[in-house]
Amino acid sequence: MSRILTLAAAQMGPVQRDHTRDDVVERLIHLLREAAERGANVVAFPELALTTFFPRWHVPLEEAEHYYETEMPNRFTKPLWDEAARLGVGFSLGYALRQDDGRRFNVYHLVERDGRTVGVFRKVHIPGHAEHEEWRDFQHAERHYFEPGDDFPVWRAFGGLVGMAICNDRRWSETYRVMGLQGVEVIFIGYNTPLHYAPDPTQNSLQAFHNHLVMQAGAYQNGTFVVGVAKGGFEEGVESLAQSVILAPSGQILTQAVSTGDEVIVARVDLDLTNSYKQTLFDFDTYRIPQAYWRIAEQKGVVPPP
Ligand code: ING
Repeated sequence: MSRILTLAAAQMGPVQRDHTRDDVVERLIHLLREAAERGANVVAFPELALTTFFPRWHVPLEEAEHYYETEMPNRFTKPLWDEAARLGVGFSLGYALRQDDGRRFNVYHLVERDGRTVGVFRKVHIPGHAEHEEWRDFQHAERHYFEPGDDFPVWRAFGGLVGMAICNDRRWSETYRVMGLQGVEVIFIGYNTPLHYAPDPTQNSLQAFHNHLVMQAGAYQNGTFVVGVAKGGFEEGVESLAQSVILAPSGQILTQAVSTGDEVIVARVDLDLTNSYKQTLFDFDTYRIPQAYWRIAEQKGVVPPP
């Protein structure tokens, strides 16, 4: 039996400070329609897709309220929800969320083809810093604006098992393994990655290499498809990585973006291909020895909190 699913990544070019939510949603709908025309069943949009990457400035939270959504969908994004339901296409959308309790998260929202919310993921690995750091050419103050999430859920949707991650999450092997242990078959990952890494600029020239390295390894070592989608290009004075990609459970690149702007890439896949890895090399129940890892961890004093 085959479980065919057509995946799409809707890469975005820059969202500048003066771009309104309406400007952005118009772009998202245009990308959604192109993906649907090319047969997509689900379209991944980037991290913080509705706004410019505002953590590049450090301002008091009360001056940043306009960057956060307080409900989703809302009056700005309802046209996107409506068009997706009309087309029968699902999507994942990244945005900044301020909850009713005042807590703030960098989230990724997954919607099924009938418009139903599958789940909302809260970014776990929050990079950068919390206080203004004068020495930087630009800030990366995500730890000022967001709390970390504490889970990597996997949901049954689109005929398979799907999960999500956001940007820096993709660099940590635990991200993929926690979902891999739940049998994940497709992971959607949105990202905004400046080419300049202030703490160690020697990594700048390796950004593109590291980007695909971590997602290809995560895909292969957990037998899952991965859709990595960027908001890239020259945004408010900062050059950000594009290089969106759709990866097979083998780690192979099925398709990748060639521009740094708005661009749709599409791959028609068979979710059953994941079993070629989950039931052979990476049959966790047979070949994975977790007690060995914990023995090493205990020897090193690295044990989970009570
Ligand atoms: N961005 C970055 C990421 O992990 C970063 C953090 C910036 C890493 C620059 C390397 C270089 O891709 C987010 N938003 O997590």
